[in-house]
Amino acid sequence: MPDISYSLPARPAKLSKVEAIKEESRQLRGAIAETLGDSAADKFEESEVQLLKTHGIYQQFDRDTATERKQAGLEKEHQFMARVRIPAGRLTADQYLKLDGFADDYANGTLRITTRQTFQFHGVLKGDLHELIHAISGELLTTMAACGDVVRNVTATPAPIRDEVHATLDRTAALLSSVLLPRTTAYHDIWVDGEKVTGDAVEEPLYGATYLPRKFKIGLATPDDNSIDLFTNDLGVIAHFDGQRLEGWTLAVGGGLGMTHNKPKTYPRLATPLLFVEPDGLLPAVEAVIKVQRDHGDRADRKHARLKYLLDEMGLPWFKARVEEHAGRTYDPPRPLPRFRIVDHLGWHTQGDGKWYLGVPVPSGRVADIGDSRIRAALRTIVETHQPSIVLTPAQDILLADIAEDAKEAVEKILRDHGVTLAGDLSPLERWALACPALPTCGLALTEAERVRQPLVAGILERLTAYGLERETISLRITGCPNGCARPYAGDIGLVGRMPGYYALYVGGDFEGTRLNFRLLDKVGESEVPTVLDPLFKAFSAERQGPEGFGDWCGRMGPAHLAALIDETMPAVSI
Ligand code: SRM
Ligand code: SF4
Repeated sequence: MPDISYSLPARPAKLSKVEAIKEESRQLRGAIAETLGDSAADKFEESEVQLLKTHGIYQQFDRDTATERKQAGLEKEHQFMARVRIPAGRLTADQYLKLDGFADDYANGTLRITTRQTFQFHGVLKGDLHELIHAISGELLTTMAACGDVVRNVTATPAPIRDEVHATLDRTAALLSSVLLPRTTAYHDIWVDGEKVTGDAVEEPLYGATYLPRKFKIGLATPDDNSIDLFTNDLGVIAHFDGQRLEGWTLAVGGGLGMTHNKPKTYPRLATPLLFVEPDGLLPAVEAVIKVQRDHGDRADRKHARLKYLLDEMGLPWFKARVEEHAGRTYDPPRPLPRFRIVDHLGWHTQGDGKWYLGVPVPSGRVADIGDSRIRAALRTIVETHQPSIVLTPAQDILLADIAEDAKEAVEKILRDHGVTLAGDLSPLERWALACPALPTCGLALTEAERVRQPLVAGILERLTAYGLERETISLRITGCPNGCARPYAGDIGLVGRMPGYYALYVGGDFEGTRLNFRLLDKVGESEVPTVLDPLFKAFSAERQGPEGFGDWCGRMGPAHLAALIDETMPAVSI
């Protein structure tokens, strides 16, 4: 019997500022409504900025103009990002068209598909915020709990295959998403009703008065398709099927990628399998896991507040015992897990009901008309004409589902007529590359990401081509800072913003997302990235064993060997 007696690690008695803000907020109201009604203010004060996150809204400013404006003695150009909550990325055609319209009416004319299968609106002005959120709620969608210290958008395997396996994942993602929404009426009162801004307190049985210590992420998948990167979630829910019959769920806990450069106490971590639960027992088990984090997670230091740190401090047996206390029962150990796979959803696929779905690549998830590539107009035309169901993928792409065989050609023609590059015309590197928004919207960005994705992909592809590796399936993930929004630590190659123009280079993860990569170089200039990777590609092409992937090969070689290869070619690179 493991020792599960416990005393939590000594933590400062003083809680973080955000805890006080939540506590005093009257269930996440604060002075949001008042500031919203103050037409003279173009922004919110700090307390409201924190509370707004749980309403799905981030206060930002245009970082491209900030320095110039400061020098001219002007205020920053404040604007807002609003994130919708779309469980498993599923939308109707009508909802898609409405959201697309809102991008013109209230935002910067783009929709941004996120790595958690939802849309973000960027560049929303304060004066348009209320109308945007109100309009979103009119489409039976919400931005509530898309951000903040609560359970975020629940992700699930995107493929719209019409069988029991996929239907179960979809249904369960929607169920968890709705049951785990905060109960406060603050959101409804401020954005939907618009009248009742004082609102009566309601019970928050799951979250309590101060909600969770930090964001909490849940994703669902089967081992057959880990495109959501299940192990990067605080709670990964793995479905076990025997054919089409659900046998139960394995819960894996403690995933999370955020870290700070040079702060070893912060680190990325993949989730560890904790327990197995029968099909009907999922919800109480999930709630119990959340309650353990709610009661014991670190509320003093927000950089140490994710479930992963609690788990590492207290250990898996301790964690499981607390989950069992909350659930009032015991759980079996997790089932052995088979090898995980990732499915390529781009291009045409059958759905199993005589219909087809088409996966359309959206570079960095930015649904926008840029130059000759008018993907936004193309998607709008297709959705208006053919009314497909929509799925947003965790790879920032879009799936158009329920398309009849005889409509396939017409759909493809619309995309081609709008200059959209289809999946078949892309290299695997480009097909799988992810980049976070970074500059100019993200306040935490140290470098560019989305805006340099294309040149970085092109430069790296050139080096791959030199060794005949251009058809190699490699996941490249670029972020503007170490927070890990495009999951750079869970791919073959991660480029993580270090300081303006420089990236830390990570390699050695696996394509299937079951092994973290490691930092190989601390600072590589943006233009040097392809040159630095060149000796690795050269050695990989000569030394790989059979179909071994690039990440697997790097993992097998280890950092010292790889660093020596680079050092021979480029001794000046900082390691
Ligand atoms: Fe993220 C913060 C964008 C997925 C870890 N993330 C942010 C903010 C809101 C910046 C901020 O706090 O001011 C970014 C907004 C930028 C902008 O201008 O839009 C931002 N994160 C994104 C998105 C849009 C990236 C994308 O390319 O799609 C993703 C939105 C997901 C969604 O729909 O909910 C996004 N963020 C992720 C992921 C990946 C995932 O969940 O699968 C991670 C790593 C997994 C994890 O949570 O550990 C991630 N974001 C973070 C962190 C680090 C958290 C930590 O534990 O340290 C931050 C910073 C923070 O919370 O303090 C952050
Ligand atoms: Fe911003 Fe960093 Fe996330 Fe990129 S990884 S969106 S720069 S917080």
